[in-house]
Amino acid sequence: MSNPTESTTQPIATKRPYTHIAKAVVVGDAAVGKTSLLVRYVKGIFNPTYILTIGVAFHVKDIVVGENVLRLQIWDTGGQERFGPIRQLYYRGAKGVLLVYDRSNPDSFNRIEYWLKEVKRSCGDVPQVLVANKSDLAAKVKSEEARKTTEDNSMVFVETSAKDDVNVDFAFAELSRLILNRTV
Ligand code: G3D
Ligand code: MG
Repeated sequence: MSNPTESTTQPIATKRPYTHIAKAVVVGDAAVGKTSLLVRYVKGIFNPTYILTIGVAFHVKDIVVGENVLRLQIWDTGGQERFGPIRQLYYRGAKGVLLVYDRSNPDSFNRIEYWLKEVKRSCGDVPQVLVANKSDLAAKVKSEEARKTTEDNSMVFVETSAKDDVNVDFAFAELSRLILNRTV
């Protein structure tokens, strides 16, 4: 495992040079698993101790979408979910949003409405994927209810487990696909 103080840019999974570049942000309440999803996606690991020590602003990963290669620069909140003024910098220039809740924690789902508003205010009408994380735990939020939220807001819905590595790649692939649909 690489040293956390080193660059978090991963060896590129494809040898093809990137054709597009975009910033994406991961939002949602504290402790829903935003950092875990990002670290699982970029580093392929689930390690809470490691997560606490990272403290970097963003990760970079190239993803192949059809004939294009998107270089996704994915920003993490750095645990500052509640500090509004800082968040405006965080959102600046974002072309896609991963909106995460913890499906074992209904409060985190009830706050989705709030996050949707903040994203709209800060980023406008950008593509979003609603992520129900912790699918390895018993669901206390009905998937149908979450799916309805996505239908109302033309988003994609994905259930993930950062812990068991379920659908994490898929969630980022869907976001990449939506971002490229807008830009190509
Ligand atoms: P955040 O970045 O949204 O604040 P973190 O969330 O990634 O720091 O994760 C918060 C807690 O949820 C961590 O546990 C982490 O291990 C756990 N977690 C993240 N994703 C999953 C998952 O898919 N399944 C389960 N079961 N747990 C998950 P701790 O105990 O360190 O607070
Ligand atoms: Mg975090």
